[in-house]
Amino acid sequence: MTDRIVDLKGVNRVIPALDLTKPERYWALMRELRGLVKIVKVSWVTLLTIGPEGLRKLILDNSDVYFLMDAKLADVNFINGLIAGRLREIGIRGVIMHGFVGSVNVPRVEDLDLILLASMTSGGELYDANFDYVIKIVKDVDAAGVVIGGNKPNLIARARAMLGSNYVILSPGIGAQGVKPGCAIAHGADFEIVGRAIYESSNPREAFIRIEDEARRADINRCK
Ligand code: BMP
Repeated sequence: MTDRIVDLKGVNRVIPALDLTKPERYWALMRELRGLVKIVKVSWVTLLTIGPEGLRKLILDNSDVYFLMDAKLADVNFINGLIAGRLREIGIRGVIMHGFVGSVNVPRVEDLDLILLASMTSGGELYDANFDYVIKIVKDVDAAGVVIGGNKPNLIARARAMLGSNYVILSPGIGAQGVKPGCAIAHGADFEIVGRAIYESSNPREAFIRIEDEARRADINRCK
């Protein structure tokens, strides 16, 4: 499989977020989603639930999947680089970090996509007051892309206009936080991040298929 998230544009529209607090549920959910999902997002919840060795095993057991670690790093360059490097050793392909730390603190790590948070689904008003500046950082450091809340359609459209098509835009907030599937895509996002609407469903496989299908039929007229 590809090493780069930009090459997975269009392969899937939905990235499941696995914020699960029971270790065995990670393997159960990945089994349910087998063959459907090319990218999953894991997080601090994952790392604290299954540990680094558990995460390494989960990645090995699902070698056709791109694992994106939502680390929301916000330290100095050297430390961000150490953490991102350790995550790469475990098998993580992409890391999300905070954009507000500035271009000087975005490390370069071989074979690893760095994606910058640029606007949050709730709060984060400092981000929105400095939106263009954070997008400029993305270009300056040549990050792989950005995370922008799905409930900020105007910012998604603005980022798309500023970044062009060589960067990915990932949008959370779909489902449990109220954004309709397809609405972030309709405004220019490449992927919609979906957590609870999939993993809390009684049938996560069916939920994924339904949301992926709705995201593929993105229609701006349904998003008013
Ligand atoms: P859910 O679909 O269950 O609301 O999960 C949303 C996911 O997106 C979580 O993993 C959360 O950390 C992430 N996220 C978010 O909700 N808002 C943001 O602004 C940035 C995020 O990474």
